[in-house]
Amino acid sequence: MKVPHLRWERDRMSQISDFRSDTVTKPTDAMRDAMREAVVGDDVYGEDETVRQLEQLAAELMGKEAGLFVTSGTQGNQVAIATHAGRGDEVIAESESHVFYYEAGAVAAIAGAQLRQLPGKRGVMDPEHIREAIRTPNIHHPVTKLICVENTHNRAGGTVIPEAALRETANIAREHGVAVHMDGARLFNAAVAMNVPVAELAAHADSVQVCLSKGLCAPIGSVLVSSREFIERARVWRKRLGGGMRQAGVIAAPGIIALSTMVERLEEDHRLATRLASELASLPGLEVNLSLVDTNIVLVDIAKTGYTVDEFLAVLAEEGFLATSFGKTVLRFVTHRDVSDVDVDRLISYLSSHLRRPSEVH
Ligand code: TLP
Repeated sequence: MKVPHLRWERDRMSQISDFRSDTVTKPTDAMRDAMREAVVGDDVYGEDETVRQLEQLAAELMGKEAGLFVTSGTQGNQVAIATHAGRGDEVIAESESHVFYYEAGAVAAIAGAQLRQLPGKRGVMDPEHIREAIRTPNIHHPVTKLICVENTHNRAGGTVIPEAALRETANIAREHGVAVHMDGARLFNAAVAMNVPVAELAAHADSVQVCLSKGLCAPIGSVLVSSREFIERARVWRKRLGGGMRQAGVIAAPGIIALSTMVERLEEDHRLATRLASELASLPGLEVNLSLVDTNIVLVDIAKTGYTVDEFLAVLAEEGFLATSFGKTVLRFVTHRDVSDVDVDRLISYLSSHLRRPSEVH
């Protein structure tokens, strides 16, 4: 009796359109081949050639001296923050930034620094507010050590941070002897959307974390890039956090494929997100701010449908569509390599025939 059940599950699974995140992407065949072929060694001894190759490639692409392969975006951000700032120091970050919102209080728990949050517009902190927030020397004040910027900005809706804002932030930081860390989990999306080399964006930060496991489809990992001296100190923090891996070349190999072959196709994710956003916006009760859709994230306000976010997500899931909750009345849809126009067609066709105009909801 088990066999038909499993078969039924598989049939249903194949119909799932998973818009929850670009983190759900599966490794490509080329990545799986690269994993099998990877030359490996003990990376804690610095002997894994594949890891070294990935770190060097990431550093070159981003115009930095050195790279450090880390297990996740969260680990990359936290290793960087702890290397820049310590107990009682202050770190400036946007109020909805990932390092504040989604990293389980790690800045307090690991670096022991305190976060100063500045509200942003489209995820962009006003450089003048940053200038005002940097602490002056005073026995009562913490020392401002770091400014974190997030590009693209996840909770703002995958928005690109304009280069002028990055430049101004970097100038203010430099004037005050403060460092800049860029959470570039989706920095390649920003570079593709702006049609600029990624190094041009990375140039405005002292350290940059980029994720391999999002739209670039690698199964695991991020790379932190910076100066050689900074990366050597960061390596100690990675070890301290249990991120010193051994024959890590098997997981670094798909990262090399990701950086060398998967960047240009992000444009396809952006096209699909723009299409999804405009079609969702035309449906009754759904509100989408189309001007926020710079890359592969679509935020949809469902307040006028009369459903709660949990109810709406449950109905969608029943029909094989997955998205995530992004606030009291907001859902997030993310496009990536494992969803296509066919998934968008199915979703829009289902919603068009089932959503009622707000006036028809009793
Ligand atoms: N973001 C995830 C969730 O944690 C919300 C997602 O599905 O978008 N910085 C940014 C800007 C991110 O969006 C994420 C992941 C990370 C860092 C952390 O990366 P991981 O998940 O590899 O620790």
